[in-house]
Amino acid sequence: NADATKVHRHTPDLAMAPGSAEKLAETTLGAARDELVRGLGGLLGQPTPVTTVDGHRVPDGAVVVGTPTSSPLVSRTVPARDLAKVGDEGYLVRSVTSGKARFTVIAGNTDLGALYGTYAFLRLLQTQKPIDRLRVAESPKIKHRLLNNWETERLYAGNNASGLGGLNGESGAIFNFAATGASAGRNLPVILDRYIVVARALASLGINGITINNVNADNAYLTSARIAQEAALADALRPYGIKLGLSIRYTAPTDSRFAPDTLTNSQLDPYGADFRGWWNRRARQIQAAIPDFMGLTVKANSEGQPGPQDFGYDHGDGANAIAAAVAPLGMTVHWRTFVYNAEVDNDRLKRAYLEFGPIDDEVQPDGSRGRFADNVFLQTKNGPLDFQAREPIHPMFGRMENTNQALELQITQEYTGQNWMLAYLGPMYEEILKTDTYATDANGKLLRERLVGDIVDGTAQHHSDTAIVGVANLGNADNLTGHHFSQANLFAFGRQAWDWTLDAEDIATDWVRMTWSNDRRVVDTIRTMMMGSWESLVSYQTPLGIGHQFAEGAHYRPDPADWAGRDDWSPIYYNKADSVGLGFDRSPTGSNLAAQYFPRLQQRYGNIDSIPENLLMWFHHVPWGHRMDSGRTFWDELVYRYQMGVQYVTWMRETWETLQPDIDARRFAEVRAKLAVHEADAADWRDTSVNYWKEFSGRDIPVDDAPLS
Ligand code: GCW
Repeated sequence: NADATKVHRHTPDLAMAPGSAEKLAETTLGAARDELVRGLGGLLGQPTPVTTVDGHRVPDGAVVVGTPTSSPLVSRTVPARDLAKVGDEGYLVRSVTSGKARFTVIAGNTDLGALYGTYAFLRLLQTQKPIDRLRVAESPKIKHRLLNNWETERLYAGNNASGLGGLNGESGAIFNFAATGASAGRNLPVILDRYIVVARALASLGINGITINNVNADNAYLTSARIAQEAALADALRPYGIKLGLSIRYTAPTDSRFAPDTLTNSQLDPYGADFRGWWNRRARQIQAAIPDFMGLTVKANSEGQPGPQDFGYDHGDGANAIAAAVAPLGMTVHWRTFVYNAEVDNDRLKRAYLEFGPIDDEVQPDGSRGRFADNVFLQTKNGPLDFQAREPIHPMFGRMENTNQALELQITQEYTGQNWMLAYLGPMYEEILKTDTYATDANGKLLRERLVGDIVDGTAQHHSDTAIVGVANLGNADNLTGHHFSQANLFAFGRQAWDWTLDAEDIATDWVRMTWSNDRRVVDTIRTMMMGSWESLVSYQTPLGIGHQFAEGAHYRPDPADWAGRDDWSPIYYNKADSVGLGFDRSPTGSNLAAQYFPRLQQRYGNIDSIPENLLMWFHHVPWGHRMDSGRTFWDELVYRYQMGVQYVTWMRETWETLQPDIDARRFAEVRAKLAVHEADAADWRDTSVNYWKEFSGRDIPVDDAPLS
């Protein structure tokens, strides 16, 4: 529609790299039109004419996109009442008959809603759903659906460090800020094709923000030169409804690169005007270049990153200081809760709640509870350790009554096979989001809505500002994720961030249809491979709830015997293998992490007879002879799980072969090669682990489960 509001463009020289195939969208409705032209053209195999309808004569079979303001036709055909219900980012897709013409209307209250509706419509077509009687009404359950893109650290989803070789001689990172070597002339503010591909991919899922740099933040991202580059990126992403954010370092004000606006350590008092003034000035500078800039993500007093505790203050003081500095600009602060200290805790997993819980509960001078400012989100990983293949939920979900809480999930497969292993994480996200916290209200009464998803979407605790964050590590491989199947995790995250009640299997089906084929056999086969892949990974890596058994550094191979020299990262600290059994006692006889959960879970997890077996070793040191649900001893079951996990990978590798006739040669061969590596590395996990445990159990490998290689 011609009336679409123009987006502000702040970068005068915004330009695509020479030879670009992508097109920079000028407006959000322009992006919707481009998607329809490209999508319908490709799916129907014929060109799609574009017209601006005059409000009277709609061609039969047309697709009309817009808002009531941009299009009289939309306001005439879609009841305002229905549209009001879907809010700012929601949409309606309706089949309409008018005279002899039948057409489809995609309507939003905003241009972005209309764009989201456009993608939804294309998804219906692409997955071959009927589109003749549409009555779709959708709106997101969570307000901020964000990516944190951790560029450069262990680039497992990108290229070079993962053994794939960067394209164009660049590092594998997705956003190119540096003008060195082969990258010269291809660095921001030049917009590369792949940024537009990313923008389209993210918008098609409803992701509406991206924090572009690693949480172990480099102050360079706050320099004037970088801000100009970031502004160009923001301008390119803006038509797709994607806002930019940055990760920052708490002590950035002391960096000499900001001279003459540099503070000394003694000026970092969070209650002082110097510290707040500095962040306010920097945020204003960013906002001048990027008017819709989201805000800052902070990793403080975590893994060596500086923070308020270094200066005698707590997380509340530090988070609120930066939050106060940026609040007048409408920005938020995402303060991460990934803190641990094995020197003070017998179990590092308890630290986050010990530090953040009391601040959330603190009585304020006006009698209200909770010290964190309104524009602070505490950003918490799904589990209490660190993105392991399966973890219990983080005990803080449901516990932070008075603070905005964002859920952080990992999309990039740091601990789940990186870009070598086929592991579909949709079922993992679903398990997390649908776990019952058994949260109670202030009077101790069980809440009606208390799944992790209810807490994250704000319904359980009546929070209006809500956020979910996916840690991504997009790379410059042309599939963005390194492994073709890792794309499915980005897809699933986006779909579940939009609506956490969705079924991971349905999401997988859509993804397969959109990515590989609509042929029934292909869909069924690939979906089946995907649906068991995560459980299989859990089985051959860390079965029955044993946590973190990774070799130091890369986080890919096993090393259960490793003593990393410190309690908080050593596999042997987590497995506690001895002649009695295996696993970390976090029940009341041990560290009692269990006590941080609501009473129901406390009892369930604290007792070896009621704990779900898939979390067994998270909470118990399990005797080798312990009787399992299957009737096997714990030892036999453990070996069986490792073996089953590997067998599943073998089955996937063999099954993939049957798809050769249906899949294009290049992608078929690339996945085949990865599955071969996957199988060998899964067997390595099984053999290394079982052989090591055997030294402690003194038991034989059950014959049925042979052969170990
Ligand atoms: O999983 C660990 C990673 C670190 C990461 C940290 C965090 C970016 O190994 O690379 O820091 O988590 O979440 O802060």
